Amino acid sequence: MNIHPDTPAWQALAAHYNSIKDSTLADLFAADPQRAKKFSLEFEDLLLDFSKNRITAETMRLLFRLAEESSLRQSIDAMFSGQCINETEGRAVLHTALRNRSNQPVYVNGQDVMPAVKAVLQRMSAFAERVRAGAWTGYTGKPIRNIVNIGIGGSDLGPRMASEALKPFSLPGMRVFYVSNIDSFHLADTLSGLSPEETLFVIASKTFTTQETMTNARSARQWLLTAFASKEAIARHCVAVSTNSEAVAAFGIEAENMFEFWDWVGGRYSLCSAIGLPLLLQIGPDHFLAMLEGFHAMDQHFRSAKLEQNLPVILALLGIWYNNFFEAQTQAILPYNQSLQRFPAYLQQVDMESNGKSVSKSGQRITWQTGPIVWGEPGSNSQHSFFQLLHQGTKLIPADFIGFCRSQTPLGDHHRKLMANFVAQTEALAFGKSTAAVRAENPGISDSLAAHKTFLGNRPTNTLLADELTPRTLGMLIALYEHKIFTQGVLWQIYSFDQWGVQLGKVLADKVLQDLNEPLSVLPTGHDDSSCAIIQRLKERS
Ligand code: G6Q
Repeated sequence: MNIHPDTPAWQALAAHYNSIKDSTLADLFAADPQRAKKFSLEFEDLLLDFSKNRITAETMRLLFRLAEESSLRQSIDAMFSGQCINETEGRAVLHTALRNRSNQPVYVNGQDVMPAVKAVLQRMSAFAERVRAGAWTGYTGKPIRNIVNIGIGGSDLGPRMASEALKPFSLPGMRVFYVSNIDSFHLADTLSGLSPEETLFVIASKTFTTQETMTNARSARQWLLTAFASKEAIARHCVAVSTNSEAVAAFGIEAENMFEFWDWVGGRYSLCSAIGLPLLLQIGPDHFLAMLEGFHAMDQHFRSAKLEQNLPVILALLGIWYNNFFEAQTQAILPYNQSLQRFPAYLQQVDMESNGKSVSKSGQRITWQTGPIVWGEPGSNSQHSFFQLLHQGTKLIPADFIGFCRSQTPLGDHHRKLMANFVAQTEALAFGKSTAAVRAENPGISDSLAAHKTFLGNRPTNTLLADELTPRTLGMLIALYEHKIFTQGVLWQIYSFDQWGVQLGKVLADKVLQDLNEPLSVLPTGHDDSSCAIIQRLKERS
């Protein structure tokens, strides 16, 4: 166990853990025919079945007590009401205002932010309508057919994931691409098949200073200048999404072509801000608004549902149960849906950048475990790769299975087969296959081979099942995980909305770049021996 040392709720859970840690899911299900019902909740069409977890009613009671004792309710209110909860950066955290579909004001420093939020959304929608209708044309008068978003991290992963997830809702003929990596291959490969006349760049950067994005943006601008030999073309083919209007203007993008957001929107929580522009261009305002409605519905649920019926809270508590008591190191995210292929990568950032912290809010180095390693791939592909370790490896890996009753693209019996696998895997993980069952199937089998063919089971999973992957469902699903992560941060007593851990590498990269720019005869200094040698080798061989 790796738990907070002091508080009564953590201590009570520790004692409880010792009493039930050896219970198996098979025993727990055998003891209670109502178990699935007892440990399932529904929100709209979204079912969360968490019965295949190594918990009892007492476990949940104690976990809820932990949430109460951690003043979770007050923390939720503090976030939604615009208090400065991102203390190390001195900012409010209000991604929920971006999708506030009620008429309630949201105040930051005494000022209602909703008029500005609505105005930007209005501008984005109007712009998207023009581009989609062919009324906004490129420099030579041709309609725009390709959107290339240039951004990285929070200015890439969210819209990129959602663009993939909502492909069936796209305007036919409108293609959306995402360039993030400073590796020139990414830009070159993306642009190689595109006609500049039909291409619009969305340069997405909260700060408008990020090295990767600005380098890619300058190369994209050069690509346009080469094609059109006119600076005026830039205005027809580049728009910006940023909080930094001065840097946008300095880049040469007109104020009217900039879509603004605010410092109270964290990068990894920014999909509902102007950062969602490429998605809006792809799926149109109606579908984008439907996604915001889904976010808002889950926000309201998180804010108002009792802890015992609160889906994000329950996911968070179960994660803590495995992370801090069973000492699980990772959390697998397994969407049984090809269009959610980027969802694990997206959640990886939201979770690991938010809760990958080791200093408490009071500034002390902490002694308990915080955020898990988040990873995953779509099923059923993943069954043919890493599932072996999930089933028979030595590690305990809690996994979320995410699936849908209906396909976005029905075709024969594909979906039924996909979902058969979805159910079969959680069943196999939970209940395994005993040596006795192996022997019954294989009379005369050796002890050794029977051991290899035995599945111990008892591997925990959550099942999240919605009717269909729509913009609304996607919004609900993302908000579910955002609030799960927030809840965990509160219980671990860490700040979830800063990311100081990414600074050091950025600063050092600037120094290394200076060294790489020096002539060969100037040997690098000021680094360790290994780094100096690698820098010099790069200079010699590039
Ligand atoms: C997210 C992080 C980070 C950020 C990128 C891009 O929460 O802060 O991933 O989104 O570094 O930053 P810019 O949008 O400022 O270019």
